[in-house]
Amino acid sequence: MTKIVIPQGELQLAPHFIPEEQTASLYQTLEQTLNWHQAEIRMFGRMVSIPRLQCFQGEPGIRYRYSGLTLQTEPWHPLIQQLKRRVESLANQHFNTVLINYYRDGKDSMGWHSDDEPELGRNPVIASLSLGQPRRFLLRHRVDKAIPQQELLLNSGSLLIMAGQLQHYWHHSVPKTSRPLEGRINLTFRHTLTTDT
Ligand SMILES: O=C(O)CCC(=O)C(=O)O
Ligand SMILES: [Mn+2]
Repeated sequence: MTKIVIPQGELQLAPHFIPEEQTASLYQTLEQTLNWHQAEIRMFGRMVSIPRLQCFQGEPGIRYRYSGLTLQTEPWHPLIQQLKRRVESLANQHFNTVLINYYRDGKDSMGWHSDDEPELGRNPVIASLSLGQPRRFLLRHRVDKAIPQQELLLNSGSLLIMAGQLQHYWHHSVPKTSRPLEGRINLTFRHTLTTDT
């Protein structure tokens, strides 16, 4: 793991967490077998489809709410559970959910946000595994605009760990591009607190 030094947040990157010879078949299996949905969120008072497909898996009965959307866990896919164990042993952290995003091409993206929902708790450890087309991952400080924006290229098989105060002080995004790109699958393993409200 390589530490990426930035103020007010912790970032670590393992560029080849999944051996290169395993990434293509893993990508293909997940693309073909996961139960993908295109969620709709409320934006400026109307419902719009988000520009990517998603799937949310984890221990039973956990809900995750963001942008007015509530996701309920589906059971772990056996392959995802295997990946989770590998990620847990490197991150030295238990994860009970995974949010999986499928960017079908360069037009699919994720806007600026931070993973700071109350159910993720304070200073969450989030482990982000990427497969398929390398995409730019941008980070910008939420308060101090003088701090330069950070850019990482998340390659197939890479694992990025976000921790410390990162979600409180930084936004991140996966920008769209007009270049013709292949698909990418990103899995963010999280520990989501259970609430009964
Ligand atoms: O696709 C990525 O690299 C980022 C995904 C992300 O930020 C999220 O799922 O919250
Ligand atoms: Mn995020």
